[in-house]
Amino acid sequence: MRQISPGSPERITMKDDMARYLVTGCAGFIGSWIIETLLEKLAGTGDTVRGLDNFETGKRENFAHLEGLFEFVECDLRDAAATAAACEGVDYIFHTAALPSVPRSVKDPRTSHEANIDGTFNLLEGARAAGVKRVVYSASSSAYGNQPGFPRVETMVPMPIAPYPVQKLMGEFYMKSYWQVYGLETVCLRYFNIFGPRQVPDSQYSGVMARFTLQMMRGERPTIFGDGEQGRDFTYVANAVMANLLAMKAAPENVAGKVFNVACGERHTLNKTFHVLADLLEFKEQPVYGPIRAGDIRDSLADISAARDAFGYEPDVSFEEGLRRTVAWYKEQYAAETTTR
Ligand code: UD2
Repeated sequence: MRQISPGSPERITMKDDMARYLVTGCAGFIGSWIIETLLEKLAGTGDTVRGLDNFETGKRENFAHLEGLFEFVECDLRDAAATAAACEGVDYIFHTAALPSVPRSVKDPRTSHEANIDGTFNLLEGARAAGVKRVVYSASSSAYGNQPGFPRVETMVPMPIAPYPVQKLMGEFYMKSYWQVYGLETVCLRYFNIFGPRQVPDSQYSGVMARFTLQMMRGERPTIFGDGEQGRDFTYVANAVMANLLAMKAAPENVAGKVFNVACGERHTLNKTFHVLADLLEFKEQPVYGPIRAGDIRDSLADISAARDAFGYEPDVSFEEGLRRTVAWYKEQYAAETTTR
């Protein structure tokens, strides 16, 4: 079917060529930013977007402002039939849905195993049956574990420690397998501690940046597990979103069946991060120090040259700028709660 734009005979859109995207975990922190950015980029092209979530950790409010612009399907990836149905008619998938958190997986490995491994497997099976062209998968830097050698490069042998990194790594292996065996183009993006607006701040499993921000806003002293000298390559969410979009568009020979670090290429200790946040939030108290968390890794720092070379990735938003934007967002979101204290 052909659709001709009024008044512009050159702008002929081939309906049959229109792309259909699926974002899994579209109510989550990273997924909701991917779907929002994707919808902005695709506006007026005729391409369509479907989003899927089970609301286990995601929130409808993360995409409420986008309702009507995409098709939402409430679906749990552990349900193979529902997942296969959600993949029907889809060309490209951003697979962000997961049950994150290293400590959650230490406490309850089975639940996160089922969500992360079975869910990813069901998605790949649905994608294969539907003839999907490419899947960009949200993998984790935790795959590197505590081995020596910094910065982390993708050629290192993974050494995951806790169940969560094992699960995310299993997803990578499945991705590579489906490329090699079935020709489904898959790209794995190993995120290094993504932070930013919409990250859940008030769960025991929240990422440290969101958790500390809300605690400081509430006047509570955050707890640093260990001596605080552990380092992370904290990466603002917009950088991860851009990496996803670029990886989806890159030439197959550059990305299919491959793994890429997505980070800033800088290491920040938790002690330093605490103080930067405290300055931004005018928080005067000192942190409490507690025991090292089980399954934690000591250090994390990425080499991002592979993603640069393969699809032009750049961490456009710096650590400091990302923190400013994040703090501004939480202040706005939690203004009512924190001003009435
Ligand atoms: C891992 C992955 C990350 C992502 C994430 C998903 C690494 C290096 N990173 O993040 O890429 O997949 O899992 O969940 O493996 N901490 C405190 N106090 C708190 C909370 C955390 O001190 O209240 C510490 C924690 O012990 C750790 C650091 O902060 O040393 C970061 O913890 P996190 O849970 O934010 O992220 P992490 O590194 O487990």
